[in-house]
Amino acid sequence: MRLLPGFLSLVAQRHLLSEVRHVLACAPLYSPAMPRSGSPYSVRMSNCGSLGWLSDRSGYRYSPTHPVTGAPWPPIPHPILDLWHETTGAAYAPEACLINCYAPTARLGLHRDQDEHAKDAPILSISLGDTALFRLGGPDRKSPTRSFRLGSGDLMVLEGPSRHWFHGVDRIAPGTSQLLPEGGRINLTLRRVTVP
Ligand code: MD3
Ligand code: FE
Repeated sequence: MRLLPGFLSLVAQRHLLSEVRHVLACAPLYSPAMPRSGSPYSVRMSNCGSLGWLSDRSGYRYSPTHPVTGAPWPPIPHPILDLWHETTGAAYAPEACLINCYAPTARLGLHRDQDEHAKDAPILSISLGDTALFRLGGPDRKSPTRSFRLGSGDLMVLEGPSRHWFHGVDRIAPGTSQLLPEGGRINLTLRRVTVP
């Protein structure tokens, strides 16, 4: 795992945020349901890219269309693709950009990202808005964990073994960024889904 704290200037963060707002105007945030129970996540989600990550009662999967509007996901904006190539060095493009929107009280339980066929491809995380208290574990649910903060403009590249480790967001620290007028946090997670 490579943490790139403060990678994005405030100007770059604002620019990225306006790109994200354009995507959300076309692919609105929705509240996904957890598999089996159907209880809602506290995080609202949307996607851009040829494939978007979905969760509903029947499970997790990638879909080319929005679950509510039925429309194809909008393309990943160029500045976001540029960040992928610049930070991962990958020759191939990401297919999915998951947009996670955290209200001040939202959290994301400990889990692994394992719905992608491209098991060796890196994952890029881009944080905007209030600081998240992030938890990174290890290969097993019981592995020891460590916590650190992801602030606005921080990037994280998951590659090598850590790509498959347990992780989650324990909480959002309110009032730690002025970027989002409504408060809270937006995280962009870029992934390759099919084997490149
Ligand atoms: C560590 N999102 O959407 S992104 C997710 O901040 C997710 O919204 C978090 O976990 C968020 O699945 C964390 C950073 C991240 C992404 C993938 C990882 C961290 C990871 C894969 C392995 C280990
Ligand atoms: Fe994850």
